[in-house]
Amino acid sequence: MNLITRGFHGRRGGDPTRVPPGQYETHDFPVLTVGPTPRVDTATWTFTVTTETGARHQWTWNEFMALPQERPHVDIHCVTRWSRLDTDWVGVCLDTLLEDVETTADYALAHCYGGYTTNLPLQDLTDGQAWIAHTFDGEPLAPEHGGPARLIVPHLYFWKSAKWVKGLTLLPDDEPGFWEQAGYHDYGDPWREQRYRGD
Ligand SMILES: Nc1nc2c(c(=O)[nH]1)N[C@H]1C(S)=C(S)[C@@H](COP(=O)(O)O)O[C@H]1N2
Ligand SMILES: [Mo]
Repeated sequence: MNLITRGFHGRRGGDPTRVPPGQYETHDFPVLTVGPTPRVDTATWTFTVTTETGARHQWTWNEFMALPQERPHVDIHCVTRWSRLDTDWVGVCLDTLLEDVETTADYALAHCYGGYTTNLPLQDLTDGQAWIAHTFDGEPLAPEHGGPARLIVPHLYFWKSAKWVKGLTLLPDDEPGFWEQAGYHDYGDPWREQRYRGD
């Protein structure tokens, strides 16, 4: 593997304008989870945005589903080197959820049912770049893929797309999440191969 040059690897992986360096295209949907799959009931599900001042904005499942829905059609890239092109989701854009949130924070930490966390600059969650999705390929999102709802941030490696997401904490300072503390890159841009800290 290491003897193959990056350029050759790129072509082997598929269309280099769609498949980032060091990735290969798959038509499967691998499951990558740390620990067991949490079972999350929509009857008790909530999504909460907490700002740096402690102000909380919370939605129940029914409130969330009543928000304007979008249909992102996106490519996703996992740091374990698979990329899947042309995935179809339905969900609520983060711009909609952050509309009435007053903040001067620059960072966000996503929290999940089950305890997983991941950090992102807040500007990567706005301007139509991120959604809380509840439907994949026309079906309710399966529990192993983060159902009932997960974050999707397709322009960053897929570990940033928190499954079973339950909220965002907005922070003035960056705070590393689960994989980021374990040595993965803080930002995780697949086009710059930001896999591990220092890449
Ligand atoms: N809550 C939670 N979210 C998570 C993970 C996890 O272990 N727990 N794994 C991340 C990683 S490393 C990847 S690649 C994707 C995998 O999503 P999938 O299992 O739907 O393919 O979810 C991300 N979100
Ligand atoms: Mo991953």
